[in-house]
Amino acid sequence: MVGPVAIYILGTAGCGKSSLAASFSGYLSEYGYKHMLVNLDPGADLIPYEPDIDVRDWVTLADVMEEYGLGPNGAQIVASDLVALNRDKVLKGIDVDMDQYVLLDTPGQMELFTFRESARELVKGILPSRSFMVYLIDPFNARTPSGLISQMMLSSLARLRFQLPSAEVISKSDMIEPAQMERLTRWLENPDTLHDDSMEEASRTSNMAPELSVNIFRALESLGLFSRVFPVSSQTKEGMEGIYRAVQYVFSGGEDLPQGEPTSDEEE
Ligand SMILES: Nc1nc2c(ncn2[C@@H]2O[C@H](COP(=O)(O)OP(=O)(O)O)[C@@H](O)[C@H]2O)c(=O)[nH]1
Ligand SMILES: [Mg+2]
Repeated sequence: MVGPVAIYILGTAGCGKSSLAASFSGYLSEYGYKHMLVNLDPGADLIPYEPDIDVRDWVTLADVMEEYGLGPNGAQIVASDLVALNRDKVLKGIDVDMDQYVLLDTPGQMELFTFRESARELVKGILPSRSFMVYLIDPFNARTPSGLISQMMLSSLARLRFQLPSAEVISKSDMIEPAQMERLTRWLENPDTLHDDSMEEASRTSNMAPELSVNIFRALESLGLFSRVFPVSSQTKEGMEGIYRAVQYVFSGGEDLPQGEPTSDEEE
């Protein structure tokens, strides 16, 4: 590794981003990999780790609401832009000569971060060409074929917006019921079954022609996305090594893998 690698953690509100930042940080510490934690969420209340850089030092949702006389929704938009304006302060806190992972925990409202131009400028300005994205799919949003397809679509939109290499993971794997896990595994390992179940779902529940979900499905499948998805849990640490490997694969051609086995017995 030459210099730092930024790892952005993205996903819809409550999918487990901050928990993953804490848990993956624990994994990196366990193997002695230098890293730092950056909180980019101005609306975060309690976060389960001690950030090395915290945008709340400069912008908080509560202050924006008060100063601009805005409700929480409007304030999210303004705060998101204000965070981006503080990009240089974030950058100042990162030692660009050090080999390290920089974990960036993104705002709760993924839509804002992904679709605001200001957030794109932020990402472009921090370690361009040395950045990676971990997209978390909340298993509660992936119980139906259209749910999973929508999540994969969102992750693809984030990739499109940020133009970053990525890993897509299903979060909170420790909470997934065996029947749902079996279904998810089947869909991801054999997308034909997702196609069939999606057709069935569309014909049963929609007034629209099933072509919509099927065409979206086909676009995602042609990108080879489904087979890459794997489960992670911030509680059991399942999948942490998978994330590490995915990052390594992009930035070091798969070299420099951790020594020994993780202590978690959840690893396959
Ligand atoms: N059981 C379990 N709960 C989790 C996991 N990850 C997150 N959570 C819980 O999900 C909720 C939202 O997590 P958080 O990390 O704050 O999500 P964020 O909004 O995406 O940052 C919290 O109550 C977490 O304790 C996990 O891997 N397993
Ligand atoms: Mg969070």
